[in-house]
Amino acid sequence: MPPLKTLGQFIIEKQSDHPYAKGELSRLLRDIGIAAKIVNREVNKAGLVDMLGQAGSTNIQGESQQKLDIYANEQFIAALKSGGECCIVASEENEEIVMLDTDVSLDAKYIVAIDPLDGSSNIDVNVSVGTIFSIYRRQSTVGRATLDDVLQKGLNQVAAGYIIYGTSTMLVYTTGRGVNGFTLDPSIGEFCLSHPNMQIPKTGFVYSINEGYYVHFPQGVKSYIKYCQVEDDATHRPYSSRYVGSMIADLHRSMIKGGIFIYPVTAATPGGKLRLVYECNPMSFIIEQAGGRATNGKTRILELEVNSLHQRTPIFIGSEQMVLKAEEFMAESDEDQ
Ligand code: P6P
Repeated sequence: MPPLKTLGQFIIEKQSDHPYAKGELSRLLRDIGIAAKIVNREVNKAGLVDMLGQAGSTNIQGESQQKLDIYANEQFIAALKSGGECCIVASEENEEIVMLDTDVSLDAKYIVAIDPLDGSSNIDVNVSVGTIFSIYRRQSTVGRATLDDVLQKGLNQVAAGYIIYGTSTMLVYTTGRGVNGFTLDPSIGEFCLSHPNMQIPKTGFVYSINEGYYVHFPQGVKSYIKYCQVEDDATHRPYSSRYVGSMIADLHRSMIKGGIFIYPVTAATPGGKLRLVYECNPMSFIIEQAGGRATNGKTRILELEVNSLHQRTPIFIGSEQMVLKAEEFMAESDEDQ
């Protein structure tokens, strides 16, 4: 059994990989780790205290906010504010960017985009939920950072990660040099390195999509689903269908076992449902760093132009060979039109 290594120890150890780093990113990642432990405490006992159910408000997306959504959002913003390394937070729960312009944060050089509690509609039924975060360096050099500092392509991310509050609580992140996973040890209150150098299998045998919307899918998606269901021993088909309805749970499974997750355009969501800035870009950075692939069915997610804070995109993400196969069906369908 290798010696225990905490998230804090790992971050400091890896800091030496960036000789010019002055420790701001390390402190920022530690601030996120602290907030994750606080949120984890409430998520794990939500059923015991009055933290289940809806808060009676709606977010910018028009989705009813769960009490834990708001709690998680407040905790991450508070941790980032007190840490002083972040100047702007862009959150799924806030219509506008949140300026952390305290005296220390005004000169901070990092921007954090966050989905504080993704999949929160699953909380009341005890299904895994998670936090997704994405970190950029501000581009502006004078005055206060602005929305333009947030609307950067996913390629510009300096770090991204997710926390999954599941059978165990894990924090998985990348700073562009591979992906590492840490499991929370409640007995010492520390995230400990449990999944070093995570690599997503190049192929897999699980496809993950909400087939309830089948009739509204583009033809290429319908054709790919049928491909997944055809009997073919040589390619281990038919694949299994797994859909949790919590993106982080579906993607974490793909990270470990291989697989593809698809949220395409539908009649109800012509631009896709999932948000580019604080869901698709961070998860795509992580999956690519683990050797996987992430596109909108044609174009690499990380290369998509970012025009607005809550912009949506279709997403095909997971094991490289599976995403490439799905793209083939999308291309054939485009040619037939
Ligand atoms: P649907 C959760 O609300 C979420 O944003 C993702 O975590 C999840 O993958 C998706 O929406 C589920 O959407 O339309 O299948 O219920």
